[in-house]
Amino acid sequence: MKFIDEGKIEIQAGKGGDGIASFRREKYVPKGGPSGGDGGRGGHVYVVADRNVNTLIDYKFVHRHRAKDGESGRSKDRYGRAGEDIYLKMPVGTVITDATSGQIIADLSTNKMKLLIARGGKGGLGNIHFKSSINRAPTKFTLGEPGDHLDVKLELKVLADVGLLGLPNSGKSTFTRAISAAKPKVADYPFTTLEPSLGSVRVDHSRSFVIADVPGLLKGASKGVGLGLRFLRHLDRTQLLLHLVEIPSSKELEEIKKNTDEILREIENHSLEIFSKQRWLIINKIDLLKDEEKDKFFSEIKNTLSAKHDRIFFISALSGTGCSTLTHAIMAQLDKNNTKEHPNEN
Ligand SMILES: Nc1nc2c(ncn2[C@@H]2O[C@H](COP(=O)(O)OP(=O)(O)OP(=O)(O)O)[C@@H](O)[C@H]2O)c(=O)[nH]1
Ligand SMILES: [Mg+2]
Repeated sequence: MKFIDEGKIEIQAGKGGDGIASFRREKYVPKGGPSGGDGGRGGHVYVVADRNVNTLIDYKFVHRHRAKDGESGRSKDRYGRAGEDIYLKMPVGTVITDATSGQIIADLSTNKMKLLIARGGKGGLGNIHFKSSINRAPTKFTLGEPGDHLDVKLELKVLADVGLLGLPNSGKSTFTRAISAAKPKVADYPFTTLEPSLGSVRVDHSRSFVIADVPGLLKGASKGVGLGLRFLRHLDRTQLLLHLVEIPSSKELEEIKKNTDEILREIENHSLEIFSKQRWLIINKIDLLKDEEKDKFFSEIKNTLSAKHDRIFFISALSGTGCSTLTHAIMAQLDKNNTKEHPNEN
């Protein structure tokens, strides 16, 4: 099974600016000397490990990363400005390999690690450098050098931040599809999902997290019924569990309660470590309720079920209702956990 987030990008450092040839033109000096300045250096490209970046999702959308070229030199001994460097932020743990040779270029193993991955080209020389006793008016100058160009592959062994729990058909895969880049299969029969899959969820331009969609659990799973609990180890490392419970066709509160407790019991029997993780109850398929039913239904569910979960959310994975509120709440929670773990950083 693949638990890898990956991407392929092209990196182009800036070209050096060209040197130029020019001559001083002053009012009372008939033949001015050379005054063409040097071109500026092309921008470098750095990669930086940043623990606030969790996924490579940004690199799936933008493939080409190029730093600015250096400016050309100018007359009156003026040098061209260097091209601005760029810094590509990547998750800690990203391994960068050369796409052609397969050689590892960098292993961003620790937070804030910074590496110059593509060097900007040197600026060319202006004709001020070529003056000599025999040539007082040199026209020679040199061009800027090209910047490094690389095609690289990015790979990150992913650990999910958030895991899903729930009976078959509760809508785990639909939810994963709704909020993440992953597209697990969805169907109205149990055990559509047979293997866990991971999706990266982008919350805003700089923050994202990883969610694990896993096969459904059944009553008796801890004794091997259905697919059993063998996939639950993928939830071992998650920080937050979302327990999805669907609104059944009967719309009976009792049935919702029974379905919720069933999963809790299986988890409790299987692993106290997973059971004691932070867990939110997500009531899914609220599009099946009539508008006038909702308020009463929601408050009844809150009264009956809130004891065993840290928070409750109501969503429709199908229509998207409530999904954005939920993803923002998840991100805020992960950020909070993160600052607790690293109180002195950032
Ligand atoms: N009306 C409605 N149907 C939904 C919603 N979410 C999921 N469904 C439907 O419920 C069925 C099961 O959805 P899945 O996402 O495959 O459920 P799952 O929990 O991943 O199921 P397994 O992989 O079998 O464990 C599908 O027919 C979905 O279209 C929802 O919010 N509203
Ligand atoms: Mg599924």
